Amino acid sequence: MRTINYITTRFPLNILMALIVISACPSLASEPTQAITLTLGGYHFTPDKFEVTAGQPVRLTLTNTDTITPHNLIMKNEAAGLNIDIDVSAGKTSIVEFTPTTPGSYTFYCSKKLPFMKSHQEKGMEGTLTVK
Ligand SMILES: [Cu+2]
Repeated sequence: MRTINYITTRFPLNILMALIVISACPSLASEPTQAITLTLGGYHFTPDKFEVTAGQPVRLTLTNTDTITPHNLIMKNEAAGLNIDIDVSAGKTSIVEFTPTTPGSYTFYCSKKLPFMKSHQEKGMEGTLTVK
């Protein structure tokens, strides 16, 4: 009786642990999302370079760490599956999803600009996406 009890109480736990291992293994997912996080602040993207794999969805999480300055992220190359134009208000987070289709290097930047001032891009707010 003792042995049977041991088996019946342990078996579901083993299944549960196997399921946890399977769900934690990204290679078994059909279309893994590539999660990238950038901060926008001080006229800089941090990091200002990141790399993703062509044909896999990307989730880009953008957090503006400035207290009053709004920013955005522009990255346009429709032939390569890139058509991003997203605002990130001061102190806020925006999320954008896209699937890059074509390996290469692509520039992204912030297009914000006050009248008579340099644009944020001219102040250094740009970066490079590498699609492999
Ligand atoms: Cu900006």
